Amino acid sequence: MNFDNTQIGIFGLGHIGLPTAAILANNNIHVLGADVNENTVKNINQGICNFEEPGLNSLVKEAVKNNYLSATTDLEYVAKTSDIIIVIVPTPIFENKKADLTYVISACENIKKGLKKGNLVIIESTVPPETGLNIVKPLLEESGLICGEDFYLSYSPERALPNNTIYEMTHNARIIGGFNEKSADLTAQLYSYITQGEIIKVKNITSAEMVKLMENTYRDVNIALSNELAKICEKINVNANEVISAANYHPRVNLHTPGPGVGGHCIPIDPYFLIEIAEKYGETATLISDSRMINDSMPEHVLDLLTRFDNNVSSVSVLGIAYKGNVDDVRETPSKKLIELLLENKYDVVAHDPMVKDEIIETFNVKSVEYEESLKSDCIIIMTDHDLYKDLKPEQVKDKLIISTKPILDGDEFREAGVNYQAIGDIVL
Ligand code: SAJ
Repeated sequence: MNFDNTQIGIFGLGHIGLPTAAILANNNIHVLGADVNENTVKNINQGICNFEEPGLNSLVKEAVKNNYLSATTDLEYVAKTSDIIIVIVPTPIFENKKADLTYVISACENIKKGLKKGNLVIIESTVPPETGLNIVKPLLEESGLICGEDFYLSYSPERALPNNTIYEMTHNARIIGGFNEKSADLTAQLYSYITQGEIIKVKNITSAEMVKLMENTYRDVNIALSNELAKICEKINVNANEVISAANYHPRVNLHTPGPGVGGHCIPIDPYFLIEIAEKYGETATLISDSRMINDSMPEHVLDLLTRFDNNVSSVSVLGIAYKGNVDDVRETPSKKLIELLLENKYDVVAHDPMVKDEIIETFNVKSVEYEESLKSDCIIIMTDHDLYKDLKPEQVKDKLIISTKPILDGDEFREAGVNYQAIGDIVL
C-alpha cells in the first residue's frame, strides 16, 4: 500500500500519540494530529514536544519543518480529511476502578462525523476487552456506514517502553486484531511501514485487546510476587535481590524486581480492565486483584521500615517522585502514597527529583529541595532509581537512616561505613 496520498489523523498527542505521529511523518506520510489541549497543539506546530522522550524532539521538529506533521484542536476536521485514523487517547480508571472510556468515546463521536467510505480506524488506546466490538463499532456505525464494508476497524496496542519509545515503536512486534480480514490487512500494511518488528495478526479485535492487558497484567502480578518474596526474605535475613538474580539464572525463571509499589499510567491500571470483564461474566480474578493489593501496599511497607529503624527521626527526604528511574512522569507514582503516610505520621518531609519540575513535586504537598539539601534529613528514602542516586556515597550520608526501595546501592558498602542502611528485601536487624 502506498501512503503518498494518504493523510493519517492521530487522535491524542501524548506519550504515545506524538511519537507515533512523528515516526509516521518522518516516513513521509502526511499526519494531522488532533488533541483537545491547545497548548499541546501550539507547541507541536512550533516543532516542540512538551515532555521528555529521547529522540522525539528532533523527529517532531523535522516533521513539522518538512510539513509532514501539524496539529489542531478541530477534531471533526481531522476526521473529515483523514484516510486512516488512529486513536491513542488515555483510558484512566474511575475511583471505583472501572474503566473511564470518556476520551475514547469522545474521539469516536468526532470521528463518526467525518467518517468516509474506505476509511480505516485503528484503536491503540488500552481498553477493556470487547470495547472495540461493543462501543467503538456501534458508535462509528451511527455515521450510517457499515463496519467491515464501508469502513475498516482494528485494534493494535502500543507497547513502547517510556524512555525508549522511538526505538521500541520501530522495532517491537506489532499485534493486530481486525474486525475482518480486510481491516487487519490494511492495518498490517501501515505498521509494517514503520516497524521492523514482526506483524502478528490475532483472531479478532477482542483478542488483540486481550494481548495488551495480559502483557501488563503479567508484569504487575510478577512484581507482586517479587514484593511478597522480598517481605519473606526480610524475616530470614536474606537479600531478596541477590536471590532473585541467582534464581533468574534458571532458563525459565524471570522474577521481577521488588520495589516501593507500581506506578505509571499502565501497569497499575490495566489489570483492573481484566478484573472488570471477569466480574461482568461472573468470573473471579483473585490473583490479579490480590497482586494489585500487594503492590499498592508497598508504600506502607516502606513506612514500616522507617518506624522499625526510626531512632529519633523527625525529618525525611523522599528521593524520587517520578514513577520509575530516568523518566519525568509522575502518574500513579508510589511516592504519592508514601508522602501522604509520612505527613500523617507527623514527619517533616521534603522531596527531590532531578527529572521532575519543582512545581510538580510541590503538588504532592512537600517542598522540593536541592539534592545536597535533601541529604541533610534524618532519614533518606530512595523511591526512584534515577541514575543520579546510584552515585550516592556513604560519606554523604554518614549519620543518616537510609531506606532504599530499589537495588541501586551496595548495602554492605554503606553498612561497613557505619551507615544505617536498610532496603526492601534487605534489612539487618
Ligand atoms: N517495577 C517494579 N519492578 C519491576 C519492574 C517495574 O517495581 O521489576 C515498577 C516500576 O518501578 C514502575 C512500574 O513498575 O513503577 C511500571 O514500570 P514498567 O517499566 O514495568 O512499566 P511502564 O509503565 O514504564 O511500561 C509498561 C511496558 N509494558 C511491559 O513492560 C509489559 C511498556 O512496554 C508498555 O508500553 C507500557 O507499560 C504501556 O504503555 O502499557
